[in-house]
Amino acid sequence: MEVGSNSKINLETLIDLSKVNRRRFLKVLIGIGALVGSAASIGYYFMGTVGKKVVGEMAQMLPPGQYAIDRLRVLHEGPIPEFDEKTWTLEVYGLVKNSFALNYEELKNLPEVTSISAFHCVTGWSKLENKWKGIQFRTIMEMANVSENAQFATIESEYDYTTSLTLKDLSRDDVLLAYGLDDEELPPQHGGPLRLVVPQKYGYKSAKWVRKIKFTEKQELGYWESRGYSNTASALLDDRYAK
Ligand SMILES: Nc1nc2c(c(=O)[nH]1)N[C@H]1C(S)=C(S)[C@@H](COP(=O)(O)O)O[C@H]1N2
Ligand SMILES: [Mo]
Repeated sequence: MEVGSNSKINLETLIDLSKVNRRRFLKVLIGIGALVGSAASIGYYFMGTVGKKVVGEMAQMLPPGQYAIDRLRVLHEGPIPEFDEKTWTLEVYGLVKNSFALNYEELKNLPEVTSISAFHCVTGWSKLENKWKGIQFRTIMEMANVSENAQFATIESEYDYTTSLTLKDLSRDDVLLAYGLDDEELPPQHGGPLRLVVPQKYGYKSAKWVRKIKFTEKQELGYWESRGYSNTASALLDDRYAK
């Protein structure tokens, strides 16, 4: 990753660096410190959480234009779907060498991670430090053996809610398909049995009630993304509306 030569340092680049490891990140920070020179970058260094099991980062970071609340709000379009453990499946298809479907039990047998992360709704509220439990999205990418030409995934939820993200964004440590929240089963109103969690992006990218994942070469615009909201949706960059 090139840093020193570019005077326009992207916040997301800095955040990516916090994943590498703290010592290297500190060295890089010193190297670019004069260039960046902002209190914020020092804050990122201290706030990053890098661990073996708890893979969350930036769990206490309040982005520009956001206010903190103490409980996740319940926010969605339409009804809360019924969950039947016997018939529920997660289907993975599109540009993959191995398409498959998992039932709930098979899903729960995949390697589990816990990640503590903040959640930011584009309407302004943020709930810091949510303890999500589930599988990393990239576990699904590995299982599916994603084709070389795939660049994006469309996440398809109950009642036709969709969102899409780049495979790069979906490969981060803290991007989960979550079935647990704060030491309990993920409640239906928060997307149970299974939701996507993408902490870096505004909440509309964290689709609740996920049923299908489709890998694509071109990006398909999601529900809110085709209604005036930003497709990149970077919460730390105040990136709220379509340009
Ligand atoms: N299926 C589905 N997922 C959704 C939504 C929705 O309307 N339908 N709303 C999104 C928005 S805008 C936000 S802020 C979060 C809210 O998650 P919460 O209700 O668990 O706080 O869910 C996201 N995921
Ligand atoms: Mo939202």
